[in-house]
Amino acid sequence: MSSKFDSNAATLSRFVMSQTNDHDLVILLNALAISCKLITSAVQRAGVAKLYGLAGEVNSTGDDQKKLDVLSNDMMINALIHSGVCSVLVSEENEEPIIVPPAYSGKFCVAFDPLDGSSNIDCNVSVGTIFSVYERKPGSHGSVDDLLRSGAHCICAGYVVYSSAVELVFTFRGGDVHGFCLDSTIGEFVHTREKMMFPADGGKRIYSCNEGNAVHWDDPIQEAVEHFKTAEQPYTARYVGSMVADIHRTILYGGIYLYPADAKAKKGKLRLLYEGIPMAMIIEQAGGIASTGMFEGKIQRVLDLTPNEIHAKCPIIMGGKRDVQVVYDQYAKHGVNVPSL
Ligand code: FBP
Repeated sequence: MSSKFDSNAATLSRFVMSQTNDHDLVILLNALAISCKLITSAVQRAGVAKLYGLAGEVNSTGDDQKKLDVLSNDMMINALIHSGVCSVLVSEENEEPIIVPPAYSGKFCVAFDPLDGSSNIDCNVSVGTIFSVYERKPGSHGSVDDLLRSGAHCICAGYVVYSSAVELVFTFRGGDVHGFCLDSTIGEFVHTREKMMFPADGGKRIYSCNEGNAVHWDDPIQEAVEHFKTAEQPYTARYVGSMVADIHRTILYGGIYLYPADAKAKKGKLRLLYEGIPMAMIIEQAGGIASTGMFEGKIQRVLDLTPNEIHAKCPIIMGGKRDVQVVYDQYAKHGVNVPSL
């Protein structure tokens, strides 16, 4: 049998069924996968289908919405509502939470960024989708309060990166991180990366941040980035500007991704519920560190934060222990209490 055809391909649904007896969770992951396949087709055909450019609206955090933002958002909302297993949806593109009509309502609450990396959409650079899944509180029929909880309550998190290949990476709470590649010949996500972990030796020395913000950073962050540049074994800089792509590389190759708080944006830029928490769960379960850096007077763990509103922001410092330690060492030099890694 030639290697071209794997008669035993472990598809996403087969894998999820092997990992959980919760049929609703299988249905949910399938609905998420279907919406990401639809987004794949839209992103890959955007030029042909005249889908580049602005939609003429702004989203929940004041960003100009791209046509693909709106289309991807609709695709995810429709797939999740009609899955019959969700009761509350939160999207970066919607100001208010979406309460699923009772006829379709189910036990899950999903927060998502339908198309992450908006600034890269029209120039064909990697973009992504990010999601976090919560279960309704006992006795709840589905309200935003089911989602305004810390990462400790998140039961599943994942992202999809739309690039030369389309990959879906996800994890269940306390579980391993797995990667699936979209095989367009069969239209299925196939299990290609088992138990993804940061390189044991720390891997490549890569730092990833928007240095255009450097003048606004606090001293420890400025000094940490200076250290990355001047260290005996200097780091190399990589910044795609799509969190999904930068995080995916950071897990596979090693290194550190930073979008810290700064004098301009005291809470950073990225949103806790559908960027911070899902990526933190994946990073930690892949053996990395997901920190806020200095936030509200102390160094915090992203998964310990509780969002006070659905589009709450949080600073992000995510990477391997070796590299996050560099940042912590700078804070310690300034007399800040830092967690031991
Ligand atoms: P969107 O979800 O609106 O795209 O915003 C998030 C994001 O694009 C991240 O993917 C990326 O890491 C960051 O913002 C880039 O921000 P900046 O352009 O300020 O460097």
